[in-house]
Amino acid sequence: MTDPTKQSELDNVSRRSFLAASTGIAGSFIAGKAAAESLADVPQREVGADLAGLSERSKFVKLARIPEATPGRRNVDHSDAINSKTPLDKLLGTITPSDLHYERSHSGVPDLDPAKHRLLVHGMVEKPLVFSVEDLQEMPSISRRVFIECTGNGWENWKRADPSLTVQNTHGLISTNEWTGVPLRFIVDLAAKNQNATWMLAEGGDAAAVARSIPLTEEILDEAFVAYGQNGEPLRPAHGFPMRLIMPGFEGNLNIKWLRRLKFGDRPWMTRWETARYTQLQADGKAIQFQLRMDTNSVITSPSGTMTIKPGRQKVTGLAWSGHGKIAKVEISTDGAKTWKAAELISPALPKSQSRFEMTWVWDGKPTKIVSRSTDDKGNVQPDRPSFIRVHGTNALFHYNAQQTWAIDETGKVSNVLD
Ligand SMILES: Nc1nc2c(c(=O)[nH]1)N[C@H]1C(S)=C(S)[C@@H](COP(=O)(O)O)O[C@H]1N2
Ligand SMILES: [Mo]
Repeated sequence: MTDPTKQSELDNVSRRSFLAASTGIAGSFIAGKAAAESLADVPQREVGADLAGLSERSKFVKLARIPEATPGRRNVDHSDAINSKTPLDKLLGTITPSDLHYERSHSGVPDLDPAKHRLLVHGMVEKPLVFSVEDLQEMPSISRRVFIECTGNGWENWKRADPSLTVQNTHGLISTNEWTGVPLRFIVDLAAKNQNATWMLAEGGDAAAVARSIPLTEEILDEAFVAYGQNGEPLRPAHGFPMRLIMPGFEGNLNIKWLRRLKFGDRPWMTRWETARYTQLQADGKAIQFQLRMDTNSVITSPSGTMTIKPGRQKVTGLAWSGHGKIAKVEISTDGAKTWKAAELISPALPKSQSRFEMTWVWDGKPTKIVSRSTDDKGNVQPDRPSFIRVHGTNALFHYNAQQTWAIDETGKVSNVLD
């Protein structure tokens, strides 16, 4: 071993000799691709541009959300869009940059003045209250990294699999940010909620006035919060500026943006958002209402739809998440779900947050199918598509969490298939 405290020895540690000492994947991987012995092997230094008030992405990095309308209507104009999907295939790690967080806004993005905006807390409470953004910022805060996922995520694959879809098309209605705000329990205590109030109505200040009835379970009282911060800065207007509800693990729709009202009561309000919408017909002819939790899910983001791979070593990577808790395990099959191997879960694997997984695979150049399957710490396993369809049928639109299969043909082209 070299003594890392001696500069002369440090200089001698070339990348190659260091890696030659390591065993297994890393050693063989690097030896084939890069073998720099000296600085002459890397590009020269460059004169820098001026510093700026805002830092921009490199001109070599192209990242954008894609606007979509109803399923099947892609690449519409932004003015026609009902949502914008996150480029999951191009993201690294687990945090979604704020400007790439997926968006679902039912009636556009209101431009609210934080100095005028208020949150009304009323109904079955002893002390009805009105809060400004400043009031909230004076209260004790929490910051938590959680995913928000639209219940429509995955709806593209309910009936058929369009082979031209990317993972941004199939799964781009999920993102993970760090949100900062005031615990719901703090607000509930401040307003002195009546003990018989078991439901809460949360209503948005947009023209659509999206409003949802939320059951006040202990889990929700412990974990929900009213956020004013997103990835270290005030919320972006598209994501609810100046305040929104965050409901870790539950339907995206419950994370009410531009929050203007929390009303407490002893029964659900049965708004149009939980009757006409977000209620769905199952295979047995019955409809599910208040199907609030987002289920155990995962998707391979690379290689994924429309990419092309070459025979040889591949890094298979993707994202897994569960509204029940933490991801405990992700398995990958590279032979069309016949055999499975555990992928490596990259830490930290946080509860109700996206977790990244990776695996090395050597593709032999023959057509095959790759698929991932996640298991959470409550024992929920992501279903394969045939079992999922047996239970939910094909008339539903929301809460699709069946395993995603990507087919690879003999030319290395990757495409979306049902199973
Ligand atoms: N007031 C209001 N809240 C809303 C919505 C809306 O249109 N208006 N859309 C909901 C839906 S359907 C989803 S999936 C999430 C999306 O949050 P995001 O746009 O920050 O990703 O916000 C929810 N909250
Ligand atoms: Mo949604």
